[in-house]
Amino acid sequence: MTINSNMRINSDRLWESIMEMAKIGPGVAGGNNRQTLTDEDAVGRQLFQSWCEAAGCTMGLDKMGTMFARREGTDPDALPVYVGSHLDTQPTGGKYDGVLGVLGGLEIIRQLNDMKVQTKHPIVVVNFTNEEGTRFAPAMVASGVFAGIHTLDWAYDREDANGAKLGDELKRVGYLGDEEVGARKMHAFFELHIEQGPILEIEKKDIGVVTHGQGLNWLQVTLTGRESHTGSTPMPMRINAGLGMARITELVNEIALSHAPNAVGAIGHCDIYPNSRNIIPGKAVFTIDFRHPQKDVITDMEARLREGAKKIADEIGLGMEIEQVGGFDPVEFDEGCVTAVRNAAERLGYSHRNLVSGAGHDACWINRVAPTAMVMCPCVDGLSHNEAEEISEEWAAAGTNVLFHAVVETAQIVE
Ligand code: HGY
Ligand code: MN
Ligand code: MN
Repeated sequence: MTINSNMRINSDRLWESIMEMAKIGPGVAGGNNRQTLTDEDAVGRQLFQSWCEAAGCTMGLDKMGTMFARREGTDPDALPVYVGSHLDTQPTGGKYDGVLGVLGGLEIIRQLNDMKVQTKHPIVVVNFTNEEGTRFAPAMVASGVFAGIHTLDWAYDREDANGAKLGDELKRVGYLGDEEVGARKMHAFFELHIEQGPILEIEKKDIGVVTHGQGLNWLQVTLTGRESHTGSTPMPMRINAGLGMARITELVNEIALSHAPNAVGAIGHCDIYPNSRNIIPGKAVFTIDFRHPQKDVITDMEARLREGAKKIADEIGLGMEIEQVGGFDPVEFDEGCVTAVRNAAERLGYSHRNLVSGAGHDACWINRVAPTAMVMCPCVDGLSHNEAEEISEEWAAAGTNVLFHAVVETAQIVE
């Protein structure tokens, strides 16, 4: 049997699973707060594992807590085709970011079981630990260790805002596996993800054929001024770290806009100390997020930030440290895998367009160690990293059907 255009996943079953997962680690406004290695994340992992085992998969777990659910192929020596994403969410995350890619992978297994179809290559569904990088910076830590970007010890040492270490939290929630991270070799890796931007919806396209991922640079800035009384300290005597952060925030915006239309820049994380209403902030710690599809532009944005921030700090009399706490170069995905995605969209009759991913994904790191591609579906108003994140069942089905065809074509159906 060859794969043909009437082969589809069971979209009702997929949607039910997404809604079931969404009940775990609910947010405060209809989305999710299932941050990595929290008790809520552990419950989500257990539910995922129970579904995979019910679908006949054997489970693997590596030393970063990344979960692998394997469906056997007819050739046990053939490298598996991997498919997946992440189940951890932002603190005010949506129901679909990451989850669609993991449960879309599981739906492929379930559908192949229903069809009693075998593939030559095994198929493995993956849930990567800590893709979001919000509790433990940076983003995509486990896939980064898998791709040899970070060492295991460095990853274990990542601390959250309360001083908890990633390695200790892995143990605490019971997901410290024994597999060496990155020991698994992949025939190919596919990730389905919501676009998290407005292009597909505006252009009324069902599918994004992701050819590239833009590069990212996270710069953590620490400004040191002097705490003093907000009432009795004359303005010329103030060394206000909060003022420095405000001016650098404006500078970040200017630099990004100077590289319009593709550059982006913002400060999403900031801590002011001592954060008291009547004390001049003596310290400000914040992270700048610069992104662009070209490396030379990201380099220029960082250089201009460093120069401009130094000038601002000197004018106010602030001490300043800048540390890169995350980043990766722009990514070009594997042509063969991208073609498999595009052919699938064509075969299934879905409208599609090439897309550069605005967000970072585990696929961006896995692309370093295996032929990799991504499938994207639209999301309402392009909104994500917001509890109001929404997609339609039709979009979820279209994305998963394309993923299904790309994965099964690559894993090779056995007659
Ligand atoms: O930051 C990112 O792009 C991803 O959502 N973690
Ligand atoms: Mn994601
Ligand atoms: Mn995300």
